[in-house]
Amino acid sequence: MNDAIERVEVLVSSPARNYVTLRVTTRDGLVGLGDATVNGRELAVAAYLREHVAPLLIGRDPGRIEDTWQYLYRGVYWRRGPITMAAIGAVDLALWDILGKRTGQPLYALLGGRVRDRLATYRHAFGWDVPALLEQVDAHREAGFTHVRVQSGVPGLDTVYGVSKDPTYEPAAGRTGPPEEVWEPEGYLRTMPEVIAKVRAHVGDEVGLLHDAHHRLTPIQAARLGKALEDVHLYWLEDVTPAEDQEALRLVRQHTTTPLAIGEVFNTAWDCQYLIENRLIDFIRLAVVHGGGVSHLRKIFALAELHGVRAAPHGPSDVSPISLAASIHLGIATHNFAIQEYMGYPDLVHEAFPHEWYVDQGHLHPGEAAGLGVTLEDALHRRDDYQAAHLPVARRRDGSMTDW
Ligand code: KDG
Ligand code: MG
Repeated sequence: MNDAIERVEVLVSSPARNYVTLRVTTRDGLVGLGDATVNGRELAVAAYLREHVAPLLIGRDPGRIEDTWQYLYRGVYWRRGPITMAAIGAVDLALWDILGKRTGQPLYALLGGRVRDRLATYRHAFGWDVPALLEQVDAHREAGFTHVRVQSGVPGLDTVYGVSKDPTYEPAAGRTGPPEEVWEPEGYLRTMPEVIAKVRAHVGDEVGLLHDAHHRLTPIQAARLGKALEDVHLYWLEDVTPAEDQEALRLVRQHTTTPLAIGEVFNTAWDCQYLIENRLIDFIRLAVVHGGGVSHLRKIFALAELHGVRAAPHGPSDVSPISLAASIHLGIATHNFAIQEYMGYPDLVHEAFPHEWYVDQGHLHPGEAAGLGVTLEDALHRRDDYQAAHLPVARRRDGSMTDW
């Protein structure tokens, strides 16, 4: 078979931050790219791909995208989980990329074509105090963004999720091990509603405001926060409780009409099924890479569509521009796709992954290149640049571990 997969390369690199990239080449010279980055666990997914997946791909027909997905998922007894699903996701993206190049179509055209002209996105704004936060909110609005995630400092806490002393926030900053942070919910629960009310008063009614609680609250604390935020009409309140305890969201839901979003740590449709079928959430947030790629995510989003839940994939800097490309194409072609997170990247990341997708007037566009529309600047993908970087961990004041 002249178009069979001939070469599979796993690139570990660090153009400003760590990424794992899969490059699949066919005998007739088509190249497909996939993102396999799992923040802080890069080498685990790289080894899974290199040792267990790459040998299975050589000689396969790259056009059998769904069959390859099923082969890597069902054909493996030890399945699910972030490492396995990111590896499958990377292969899936690379094969869709190759199909696009073979047919000369951008991915969104292969997925059924446009259902919208442009994709809404949201940026991150944070500040230790309200004036600093408003400065970032204003900067995003001036750049044309219609939705902003707002995170602020909390009196009494030296560190808070999503708030950095550095204007360019990168959560995986620990070089020698996970930085230790202290977390107590009471001050946070008192502060956030006041802060977000001030942001709402400042921006008026038209701006979509979001907030991420990062899986830290108990169900009743989450319910209290959702209720206290009702008057500010959040676009969503994200990850209020640890994602494993799905029944917790029923309790939250019983108490508040604040829209709920969750799913960035989910990996399969089965992780989402209960929440979607029971209508316990409003937005489902798996990243394309962590949810097994485009092939699996579109099934999750179809299930969500049946239940009035909208799609809003995770898009932090630790999801590479390849994943973001796939997400934008999916968003342009999926009716119940609501919004794409876009945290942004350091300049070097844009240079390392030249891409056709772009931002215009606060909205994302996929571009018209065949496939995903992303290439690699090889000189910026050097294995030697990789250095382990750790996400923080958090403890209560009594010293016990809690969710970061
Ligand atoms: O790797 C962890 C980050 O991706 C995560 O903390 C970012 O919660 C996040 C978000 O909503 O972007
Ligand atoms: Mg989040």
